[in-house]
Amino acid sequence: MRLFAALVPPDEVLDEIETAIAPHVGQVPGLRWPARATWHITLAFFGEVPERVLPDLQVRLARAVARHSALDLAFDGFGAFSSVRRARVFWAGMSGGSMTRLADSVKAGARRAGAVETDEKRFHPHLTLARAKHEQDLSALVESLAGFTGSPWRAESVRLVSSTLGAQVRYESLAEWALAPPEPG
Ligand code: 2AM
Repeated sequence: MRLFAALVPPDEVLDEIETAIAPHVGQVPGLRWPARATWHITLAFFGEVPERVLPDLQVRLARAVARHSALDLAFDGFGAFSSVRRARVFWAGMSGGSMTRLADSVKAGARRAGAVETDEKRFHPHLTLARAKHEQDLSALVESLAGFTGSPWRAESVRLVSSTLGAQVRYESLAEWALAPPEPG
């Protein structure tokens, strides 16, 4: 099974993004826009994981998540991979709490469980909003959204999600673990 760990922002926060991008959805040639119900922020991508690994993976991930505090985050703009001018993925980016530490911990736990096909790309937290088959210049789109700032939100849990590829990718949440309460101050 194909698995990844993700954060899912609250609905009110996703509403703000949905409103901001609404004038552009379906309007930019070459871009496909996944349904809002599938929006998530990937913490770690595990790739194909043998089913027998799942129980241990869940134990390790639960342990990793419990060691980290809830994260105070805010979406702060839009961008694209690999760059705005040569874009394949259009995303909303965020600032705030240390997602990298949490992601590293989750990846280390998964590796110990035998989920070895982890993503070695540098971690760049983002929420994918659209994908292109071929690289294209998205500077007009990104510029028209400049100045966007989302409301602050708190990431309080981590989900383990399975993804089934097909004409339309299907995501299923398999488990969800709470992060520890935020540190005071
Ligand atoms: P993306 O949002 O940038 O496309 C499920 O595929 C999730 O895992 C997606 O959110 C995807 O990120 C992320 N992911 C990270 N590395 C991946 C990889 N090597 N292959 C597929 N998806 C990956």
